Amino acid sequence: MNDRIADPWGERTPYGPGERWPVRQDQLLTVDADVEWVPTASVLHSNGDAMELAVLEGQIVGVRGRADDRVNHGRLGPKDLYGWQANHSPDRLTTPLVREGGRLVPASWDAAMDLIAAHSRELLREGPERFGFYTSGQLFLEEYYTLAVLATAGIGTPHLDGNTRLCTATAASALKASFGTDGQPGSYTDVDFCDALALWGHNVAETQTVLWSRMLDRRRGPTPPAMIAVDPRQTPVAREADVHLAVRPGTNLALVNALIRRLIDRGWYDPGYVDAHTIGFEDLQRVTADYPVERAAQICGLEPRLIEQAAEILGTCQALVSTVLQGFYQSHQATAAACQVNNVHLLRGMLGRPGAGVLQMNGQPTAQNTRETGADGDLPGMRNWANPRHVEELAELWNVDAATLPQGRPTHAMEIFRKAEEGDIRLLWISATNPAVSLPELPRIRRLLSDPALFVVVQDIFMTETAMLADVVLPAAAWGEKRGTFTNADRTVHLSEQAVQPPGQARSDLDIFCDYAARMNFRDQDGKPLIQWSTAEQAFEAWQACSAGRPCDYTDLGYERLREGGIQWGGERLYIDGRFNTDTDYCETYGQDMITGEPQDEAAHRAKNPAGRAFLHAVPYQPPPEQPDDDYPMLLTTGRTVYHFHTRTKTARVPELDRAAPRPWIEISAEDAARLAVQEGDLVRVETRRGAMEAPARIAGLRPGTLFAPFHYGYWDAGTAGPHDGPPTAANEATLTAWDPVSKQPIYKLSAARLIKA
Ligand SMILES: Nc1nc2c(c(=O)[nH]1)N[C@H]1C(S)=C(S)[C@@H](COP(=O)(O)OP(=O)(O)OC[C@H]3O[C@@H](n4cnc5c(=O)[nH]c(N)nc54)[C@H](O)[C@@H]3O)O[C@H]1N2
Ligand SMILES: Nc1nc2c(c(=O)[nH]1)N[C@H]1C(S)=C(S)[C@@H](COP(=O)(O)OP(=O)(O)OC[C@H]3O[C@@H](n4cnc5c(=O)[nH]c(N)nc54)[C@H](O)[C@@H]3O)O[C@H]1N2
Ligand SMILES: [Mo]
Repeated sequence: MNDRIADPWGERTPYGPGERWPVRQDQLLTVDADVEWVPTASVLHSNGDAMELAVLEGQIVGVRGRADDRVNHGRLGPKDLYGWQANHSPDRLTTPLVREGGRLVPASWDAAMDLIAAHSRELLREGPERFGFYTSGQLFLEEYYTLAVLATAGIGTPHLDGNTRLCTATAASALKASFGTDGQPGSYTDVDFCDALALWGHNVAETQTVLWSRMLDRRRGPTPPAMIAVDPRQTPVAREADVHLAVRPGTNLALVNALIRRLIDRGWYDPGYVDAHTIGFEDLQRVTADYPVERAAQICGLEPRLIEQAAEILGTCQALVSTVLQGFYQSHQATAAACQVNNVHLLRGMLGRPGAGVLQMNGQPTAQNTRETGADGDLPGMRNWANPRHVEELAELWNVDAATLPQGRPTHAMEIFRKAEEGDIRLLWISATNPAVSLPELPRIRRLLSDPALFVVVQDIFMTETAMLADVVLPAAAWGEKRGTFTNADRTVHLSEQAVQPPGQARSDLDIFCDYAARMNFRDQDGKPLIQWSTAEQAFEAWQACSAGRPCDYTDLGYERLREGGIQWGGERLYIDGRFNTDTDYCETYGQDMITGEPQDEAAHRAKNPAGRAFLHAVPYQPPPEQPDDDYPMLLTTGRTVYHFHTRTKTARVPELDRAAPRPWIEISAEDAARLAVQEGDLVRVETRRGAMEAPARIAGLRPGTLFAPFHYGYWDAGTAGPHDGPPTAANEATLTAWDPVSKQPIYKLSAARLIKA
């Protein structure tokens, strides 16, 4: 096996259009012995790489890719190959902890859960709105669904969201806005057929290495697809692309508006498809008319020629695959810009056939399930919270009075934290996420989590920065130590089996949620327990019933079938017949104003008579909320490296990965470095209006005026929740509390900043 650190993508296996992507089975085995192989899929990105864990004497000792799985055909990326070692870290949480006299001390499960339940019962007297639940994109479907039922029907609080708000809220809102419901139209097999690939703010080479291998294999084979990359940095994707549009951060919408105008002007669209399957063409034509190439070139800081080249590829290809991710989503006007990518596909009829698909990407491994099950504040089964008949369906399914369910719009994560800060929420239950490093403006987050008036429960596998600030810490079983399913970015569902026992007293998140529901004695209308399941398979069956008849219908995807390998819900591609999920009675949203985010009502939706047609949204470009000025003349953007996952709780505990990226850094262009007399490796400090981050400078290929920092480096390895004795190293010390008005996803990619030598 070759070194997946030096070469994250491994050997090329070129193939041509319409051919099957060759198998390449990657494996890492640390013992020379007979092992048991246990099926699962990766939980360190959204690609869903199918793998098997090698088990010997109750320990994971290696991993190999599943050659027959549709997603990866045996390949594994660096985190897939090495990441499992984190499971056996000696510093896993193994016992519940409760805060006593200011310190977290070990407690029994009974003591910890009784404490939470007693506190909950007291708060419930003040009303369900005292409770906030902030979960993840990294638990299993069964766990989210259980949490959604207990929070929505048990407690009855509208304050339930996932960190998917930070991650793929825009994917969901763009899919809903254009097509009526969540759910990716496309499939990874589209890469096998396409003749053009457009990557919109997506550094797929570092963030979904196996999908990138598939794209590279097409690029090295006969008749390769053309490639467009939109990213202010020279990422590996940008270096490979035929056209690299290194936009000024925060100008995506101006770019795509100009591309669409060009498609329309040149007649590079399919009037038959547009007439039959969309609404809004005249508006789109009118709004994009204001974006001639020269104007967009000026706004985006690009050469007009490059925009024209990109438009020609988009306009003349036969089968286009687009992927969209954080460069678009973690920005202002995020949903508006992501919808314009949908528009490109709608205009050209590039949906629902081999090679023609859009992937409004996911990031986290199980983010799709957070959204489907309603643990992200949407209603389970892609139901519409504003549709009383959808709410009634859930009330019937759960056998509860619909009036006891939360009414009105669910609370998004950024608002949940504000309510916690203001004392409206008094119990905040955080599962499988580390907001003390991943939310914007960390000094504020640490302050609010430390407030003694807020009771904080943290459910994690390690002592994180967030756990250090908790009142109760619950030790969870990790992936490989529990059973469950999850769904990747192209709707492929995998069953992940339990390979080993959790350490110490750690319990699965499903067990913990069920335990809480039992202690709280949540009942249905007939006095039966609200949550009538305890195993993963039973929870899955309950979910199957909930999903029946909805777009994400899992009824034919039982555990038995999933044992054979990953299966997509909804089939290989959605919208094959050009009929979308926009019927007023079926859709997941009645729509929102694309500028203010204000929800529209049912009457307004009905009046448009969408009848299965997709919406072409048209939105003028606006400049970002923070612009460079005299005090803060640069723009700081943030993101990822191939070797680390988020706040490094797993990847820093893996020697190969940690050695590859042990410390933070700040990327600066050669021009800016020369101007500021910064040398490679100099300790520099990025300051914004909120805070600062310090790290060695790395001179890199990115737009002059732009800085880039990875957001992976918090403080848990120093044993502190924040930068107490050392320099601030978390990028989110400096980011901005602001979000896209439609999806409510925070704007991590845009802060006015200055750089000084530290
Ligand atoms: N190795 C690794 N892989 C991961 C993860 C990880 O932590 N590490 N996390 C997973 C998760 S949860 C997610 S959400 C995905 C994220 O995957 P990506 O979205 O691919 O990752 P990012 O690095 O956040 O951002 C992508 C790119 O956006 C660019 N960008 C910044 N500003 C702009 C802009 O204004 N316009 C445009 N067009 N581009 C801009 C950045 O330069 C960056 O290269 O990765 C998943 N995979
Ligand atoms: N500046 C900046 N900030 C960002 C981003 C950015 O690009 N720039 N990206 C945002 C995005 S897209 C994302 S997804 C978020 C990620 O932000 P977080 O969700 O905060 O990041 P993680 O480190 O993945 O946190 C997951 C936690 O769950 C724990 N965990 C893992 N498995 C389990 C389990 O089975 N059970 C339990 N109970 N716990 C478990 C891990 O130990 C870890 O502490 O960060 C966001 N923040
Ligand atoms: Mo994410």
